[in-house]
Amino acid sequence: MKLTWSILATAFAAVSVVNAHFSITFPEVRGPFNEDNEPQFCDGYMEPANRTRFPLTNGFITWESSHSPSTIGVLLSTSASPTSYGDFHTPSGGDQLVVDYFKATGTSGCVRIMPTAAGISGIQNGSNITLQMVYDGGDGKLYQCMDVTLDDQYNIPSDVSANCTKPQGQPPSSSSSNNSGYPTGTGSSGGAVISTAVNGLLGLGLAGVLAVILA
Ligand SMILES: [Cu+2]
Repeated sequence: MKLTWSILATAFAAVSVVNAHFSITFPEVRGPFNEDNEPQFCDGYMEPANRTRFPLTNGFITWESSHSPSTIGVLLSTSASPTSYGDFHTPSGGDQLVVDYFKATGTSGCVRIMPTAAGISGIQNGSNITLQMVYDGGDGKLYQCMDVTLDDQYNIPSDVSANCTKPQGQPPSSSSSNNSGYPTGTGSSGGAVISTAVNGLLGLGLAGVLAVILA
């Protein structure tokens, strides 16, 4: 019985970790991290805010999460004031990606951002753009927005660069641009991995219980 309770405690701890979603540590986001709003456009922040300078050619986003693995992509809007998903779409209606969707592992990392390499028109020194990172660690798509001004004289501070020794992610290839590009079947993979991992760890057939709790 005692063992059962410790298993349940472990299960609930896993759930609370899952609920932490993901957060961006660089550059500045629109507002303070709001876990409950993260499934919404720009974490629920509808207006541009906290605009900062950002490199024109070789930037990155650093993030932390309690999920692994995850699917990450980064959208870009050239609108001066993007307030809806439509502002992050191509003229043909697909996601306007600056980083193609990819599988990330680990609970922290950084995503390479090369605004001029994504084939998006209207990107130049001095442009005000907004980056929207899309993150799916198994509990649905989550969103954070960063309003920046591209500045070819700006270098990311070295103490921030120290957190990004292995950037991941690439601009979309020509075959994947102008569409949603979002891998199918990833909606519940994180939860399945967690329940499988905990089950494997404890060896006590709790996958069903965890699947219910995590659902
Ligand atoms: Cu989450």
